[in-house]
Amino acid sequence: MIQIDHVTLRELRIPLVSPFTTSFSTQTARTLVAVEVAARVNGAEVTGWGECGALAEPVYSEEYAAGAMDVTERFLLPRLAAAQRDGALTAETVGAHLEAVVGHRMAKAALEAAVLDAQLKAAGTSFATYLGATRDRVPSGVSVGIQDSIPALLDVVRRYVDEGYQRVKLKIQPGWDIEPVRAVREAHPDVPLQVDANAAYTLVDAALLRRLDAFDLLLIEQPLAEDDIRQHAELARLMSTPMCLDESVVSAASAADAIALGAAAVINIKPSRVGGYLESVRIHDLARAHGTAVWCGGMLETGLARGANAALAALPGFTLPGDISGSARFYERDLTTPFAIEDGHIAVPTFPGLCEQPNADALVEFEVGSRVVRLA
Ligand code: NPG
Repeated sequence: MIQIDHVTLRELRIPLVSPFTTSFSTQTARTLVAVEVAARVNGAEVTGWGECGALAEPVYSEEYAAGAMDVTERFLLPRLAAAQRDGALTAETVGAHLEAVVGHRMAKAALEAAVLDAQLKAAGTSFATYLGATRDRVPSGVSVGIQDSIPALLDVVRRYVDEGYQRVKLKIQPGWDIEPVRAVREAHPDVPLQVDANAAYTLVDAALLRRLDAFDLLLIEQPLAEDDIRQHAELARLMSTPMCLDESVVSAASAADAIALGAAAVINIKPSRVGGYLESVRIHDLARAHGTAVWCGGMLETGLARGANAALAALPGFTLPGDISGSARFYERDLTTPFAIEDGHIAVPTFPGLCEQPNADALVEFEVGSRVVRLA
């Protein structure tokens, strides 16, 4: 049982080493909400941390950072307060206590992660041990944003391949698809390569998208809109490149539908997007039972969540490299000890909990606002 005293919500704005352009935005800094839970577990005082994946603007999903802070304070924390008054709060029951609130999965995920971090730190248990991870390192993939020109793209990809990244994911959008992918494939005939459209196409583009089949891609990720699971199934039948869903899979239930419809040969599991690490495990288990491959997606995580993603990706069903790059891919200064890639891999952390205690100076440097909410 966990007893939360207070929760500090901090909105942080962390500069990126270079702009990251996708079909939905160009980010020059990562805005996120860091959740700090000050609690007692079996009489011991402990602090847990979670990171909310919501961006500054609702352009990837409906959630956004300021909204996540608001819903957490106004609707999520009062429910956890009620649960702990009944003596019924554990990390494993956070999801059930928050179920009455519709959506807001990224806000819920961050809170569950912080409670789980506190609980595991109190127990002295690493997240990998808690999950039953079967590997001590995971292959690291890199996500390459849309560039200004093909030569610029080739430079960036060359640098990441030289750093040892095990697979490259190229962001695509209408007007930036066949030719950039062809150029990278010609320059790197053997590199494991995949593309991500972030819902930028419609089924009308099927003939164009089929041309990607020529480039021996591991998968094409989320070409169509979030709601278009059936249309993804139709497109999957028209292409030989395996279909992977990201935005469309928001829960184990939607993963089950996507698999049953033939819309997803592969699933990108992002803990934030699906409401947390525990739902991520349920999707992993479901996909594994169906023979559907999964990999761990990324949302420019800081050290508060990067290691936890690596631990998740060390489960046996994660058979493809994840978007789990080194901290230096995005940040000059991370919030914790930076994650480095070694021999193309990220080590699965062995420290207790989901993350290290973040650096206090870094929190001050990046904070743009905060709120403290008392529960006890
Ligand atoms: O390595 O963390 C990473 C970035 C991987 O491309 C990546 N993430 O669409 O998958 C995505 C994209 C993203 C980033 C989505 C931030 C939403 C927010």
